Amino acid sequence: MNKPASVPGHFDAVVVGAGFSGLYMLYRLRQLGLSVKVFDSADDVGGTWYWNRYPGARCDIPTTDYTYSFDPELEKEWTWSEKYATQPEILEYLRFVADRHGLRSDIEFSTAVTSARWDEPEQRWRITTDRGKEIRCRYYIMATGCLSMPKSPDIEGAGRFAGQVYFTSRWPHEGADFTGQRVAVIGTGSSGIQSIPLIARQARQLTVFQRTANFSIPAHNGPAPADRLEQLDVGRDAYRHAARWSRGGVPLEPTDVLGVTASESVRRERFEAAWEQGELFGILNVFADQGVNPASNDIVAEMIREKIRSAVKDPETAEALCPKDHYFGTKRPCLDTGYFETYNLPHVRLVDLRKQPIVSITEDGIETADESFGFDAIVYATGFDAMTGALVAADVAGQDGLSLKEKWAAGPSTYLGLMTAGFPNFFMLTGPGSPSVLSNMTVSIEQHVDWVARCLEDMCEEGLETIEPTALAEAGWDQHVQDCGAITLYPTANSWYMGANVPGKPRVFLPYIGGVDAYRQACDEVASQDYLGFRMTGPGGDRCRDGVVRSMQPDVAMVLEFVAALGLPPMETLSDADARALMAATAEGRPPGPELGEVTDGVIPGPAGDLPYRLYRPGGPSGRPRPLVVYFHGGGWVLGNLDSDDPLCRDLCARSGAVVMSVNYRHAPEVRFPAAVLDAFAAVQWADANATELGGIPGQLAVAGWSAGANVAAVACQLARDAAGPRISGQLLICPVVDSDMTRPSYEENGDGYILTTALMRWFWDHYADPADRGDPRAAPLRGDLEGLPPACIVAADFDPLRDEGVAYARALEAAGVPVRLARARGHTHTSVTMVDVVISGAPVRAGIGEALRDFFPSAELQEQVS
Ligand code: NA7
Repeated sequence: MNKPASVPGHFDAVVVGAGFSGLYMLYRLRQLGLSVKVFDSADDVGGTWYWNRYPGARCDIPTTDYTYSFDPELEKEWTWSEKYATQPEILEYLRFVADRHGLRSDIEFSTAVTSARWDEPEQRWRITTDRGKEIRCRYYIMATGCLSMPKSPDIEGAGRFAGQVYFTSRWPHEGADFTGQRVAVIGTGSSGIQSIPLIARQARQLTVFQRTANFSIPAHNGPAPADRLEQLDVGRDAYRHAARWSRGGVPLEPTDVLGVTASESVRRERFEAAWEQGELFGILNVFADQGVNPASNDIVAEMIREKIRSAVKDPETAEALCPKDHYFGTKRPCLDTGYFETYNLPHVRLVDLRKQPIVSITEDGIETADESFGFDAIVYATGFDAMTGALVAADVAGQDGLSLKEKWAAGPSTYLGLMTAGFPNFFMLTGPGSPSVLSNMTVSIEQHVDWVARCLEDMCEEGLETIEPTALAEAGWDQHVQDCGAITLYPTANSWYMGANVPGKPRVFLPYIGGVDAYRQACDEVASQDYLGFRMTGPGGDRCRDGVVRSMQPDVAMVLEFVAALGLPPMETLSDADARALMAATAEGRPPGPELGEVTDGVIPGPAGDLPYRLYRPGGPSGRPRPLVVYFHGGGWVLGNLDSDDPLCRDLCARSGAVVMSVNYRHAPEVRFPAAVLDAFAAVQWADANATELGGIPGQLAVAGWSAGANVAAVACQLARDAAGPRISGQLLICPVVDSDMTRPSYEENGDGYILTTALMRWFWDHYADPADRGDPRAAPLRGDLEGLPPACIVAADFDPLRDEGVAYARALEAAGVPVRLARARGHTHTSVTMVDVVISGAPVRAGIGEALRDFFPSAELQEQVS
């Protein structure tokens, strides 16, 4: 039972909301022996399932999974009657849970919290309710749901309609009878798509106003799937464990089939299986790349469009119902029962608002740009101010009186989606920045509640009374949330995930898309590292271990995991031949890089024999001269060749619009220092002398390189300056080796685990140059005279042992008066920036590189060529 408040009106915790999250939070807080009060404006439990009573309302995650797992006995006592339960059954379930655990006694129904203020001297929240009560509590927990704040009908004249008005999100308890009526439904999201077939059964005439056609697949509802029930019967704990550590909160074997490379029959087979299964995570997992690759996404999208066209008899209506303005999955797809077929009924009509927008709601109907419609009832299925709406509306003010609304004016900012700086002891369950709506909510809710409960328990044990994230930790998490979104297609859509459905709402990707498993891992790490990134105070002492829990780009982390799983031997333990073979093998099967106008191979004379080169010409008018970039590949002076850096060279060419000439040079240990730099300088001289033949513009020459290739490029610039030619317009140095001093901190911080290791770097140096030569500026250009060198663009990656020497070179060049652009490859490793079309987050870095290359050449022509 709950501990009573020791002082009337003073509680340990106040929770807002008595839905899935509020009920479980109450249960856990009671277990901790805390005094708790829950408020809900509804007159019963249920949260979103209390309010969303429209006909056809169901969950869109199979109910066997959309259920609490914290109480094994409860699981045995409750049996869901359908694969996707109806709203009344889910509400009944929540009532059952509340009764079973006697939760109602701590819930004050029909009471809304109107404001909350943090009282700094008292270290308490002061809460007021619409019943005039003032309550104090140490912890204030928002269990307000992600889809609970209805969007106001932002349509001209909405208040004028004299007939019946309904909102799917606030459906009357007594229901609605549309028999014999002319009904309008505005909105074709989940609520519209679920309710339209049922409204059509009653209405005399139904007109659906669609602004955006939506993807929907048949739910194939019926009894809970037998295989799922069997899995639960034989191993419920294992099943729930798998759900907690899955990507979406429902156990699912992720596929590695790529849409772009799968055969037509495999594509069809996988799609049809998902279609038959009728589950969102299934149809979102037809191909591994459909969430990130437009071409793959379009394969699934087109197959769904085919289904729509075959379901809807009138071709014009069918076409209007086919979603074409967003990638599949980037707006929440729907599960339906006979939605598209409803448009075959003679009394149902679709109005495409893209063709005839609503001008106004009138007293007796709706006026579009082309027509006037008369209605007896209008149903608004227009959605929610999702994820942040209810939080911002709650009038919460933290330290210094700053309100959440003010703090989040440009978009929400949270640490783990759980807390926000400046608001001590204020928790959000499934807040923005957590997987929430992209996952099975019940699994995410249990994870959040458990995390908060454990946190409060730990604090209690240690005599700590307040907790709040640091600005650094929060900024790091916000960045990570955006980074995770940015490698997907999701931010391209005008979805409620982006806040795009509410006029004026900042456009920010709100949920965390890194996965329930990755998210849980991050939360667990934070807790186990003394609550990394949280500041905690209390009689037990003040403490703060500040830091960022995830700063690596998510796709870089995936590559590292993949590589680690291969269990390859460290390269420095291999023979030279095996190391070269391994490097060649890892290049096999990777994406080729962009198509170009022309790619040709040739040889040029070098100081000790011919040097092979590959020439990349961008598309566009052939024969037109362009600036020339001489590029040198990476590989520690030992590995690599024209093929190893081929996708990168294609990318540099496409992005810069310049002709790129990749030149091979002699490798160590067969030929040691200074052969590589002599070859490089000779190549630059040759390219300058033969610019016209190469399709270049005489006098417009830059050098570029990656890693050891950047080393020889930097040295070539110094040699050219000393030799008074050729004139070099710029040097692009991607993660360069510029010094042989391996004591800089990045060698320690990033010495192991990020592909290029400190040990491997040492192996490269040993192959390349005698210790006596390593201080020679031709080996360590940082030690040379840097005055009069060409402008530079230097890329330094966060997780690269070479990071600090790249930065040092940039600083030293600057000090010598050389214009420098230092591009920090945030969250990247030594290799990841170069992994074209594999590491998506590298693309913006390379876009910056392309811009830097163009800037080396002042000719307006190049700027124009590349948009
Ligand atoms: P949604 O999915 O946000 O759908 C709302 C629909 O209403 C959508 O089709 C909107 O078109 C449309 N809408 C919103 N405002 C207007 C105006 N002003 N004029 C015309 N049409 C409008 O909300 P739901 O309630 O259906 O579903 C919410 C979630 O609940 C769902 O994703 C599931 O997770 C469960 P738009 O696409 O914005 O052009």
